[in-house]
Amino acid sequence: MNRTIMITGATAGLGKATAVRFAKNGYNIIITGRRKERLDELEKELLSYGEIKVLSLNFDVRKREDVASITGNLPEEWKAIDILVNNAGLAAGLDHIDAGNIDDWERMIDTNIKGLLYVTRAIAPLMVASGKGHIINIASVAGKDAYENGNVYCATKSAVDSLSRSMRIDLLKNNIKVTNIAPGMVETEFSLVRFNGDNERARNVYKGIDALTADDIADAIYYCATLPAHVCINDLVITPTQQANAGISYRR
Ligand code: NDP
Ligand code: 8X3
Repeated sequence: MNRTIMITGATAGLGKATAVRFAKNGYNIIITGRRKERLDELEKELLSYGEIKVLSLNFDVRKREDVASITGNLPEEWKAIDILVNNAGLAAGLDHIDAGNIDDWERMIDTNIKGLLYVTRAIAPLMVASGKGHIINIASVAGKDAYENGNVYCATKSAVDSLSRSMRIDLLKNNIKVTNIAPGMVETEFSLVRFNGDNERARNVYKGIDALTADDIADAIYYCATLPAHVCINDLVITPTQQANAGISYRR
């Protein structure tokens, strides 16, 4: 029987690349996101890779009731989730703490921390009931070191890092692996979202850097998820070769 993976935020970037990687390797996939038309397109694409099943769930991770009703009432045949990738997330804005937009702060906190918690609260009990599972949280180098103007985004990713450690302790006796993945710069729609659609500003983030691709992170997720049952990667920091940490990179 195929194994099942659920990926939040699969309509773009790392989440989409991860869905493709696992579909090509025969996994049944649950994809989620707010953009329904992208979910529909991706569902078709994933089904073209082989004899797999795909379930699209269209919801906003910030909406507690929606997360509870949709992920808490999965069809019976989708309840055996082997891997949950908590990926949905974003940065909004890049401002000094005294000038930040409070709406941006709330959006990041609600998505990156509270959304991840809502989804985990719905799916972890299914894994506990089945006596196994693997939760992979997408944190960031921004959660390892703060950088100028990163303030609230860095804090949300530090929270993810901390939650990964807590989850690992709480779920240890339930045979559930917890892996924290902390990428550096990955060229996706991330900066376009951060700068509210400003293409030039987004492109400049990666200027002179051979940035990571979404596929690089999908490969790492696949590696972590396919190790023998007794092996768990707890924490993985992945940067472009030209990036030392969240704040220091070398541009050519
Ligand atoms: P993208 O903007 O390309 O993709 C983000 C995904 O998250 C989309 O599928 C989006 O779907 C989903 N998402 C965002 N907000 C919500 C929401 N409220 N409800 C449901 N889904 C949501 O960015 P990335 O792929 O780069 O980012 C993925 C994760 O990786 C994020 O957690 C990010 O913080 C993290 N990360 C990214 C890095 C980078 O440099 N790119 C580096 C380190 C970490 P939709 O809009 O359809 O809802
Ligand atoms: C995204 C990486 O360094 O742009 O999490 O904050 S960074």
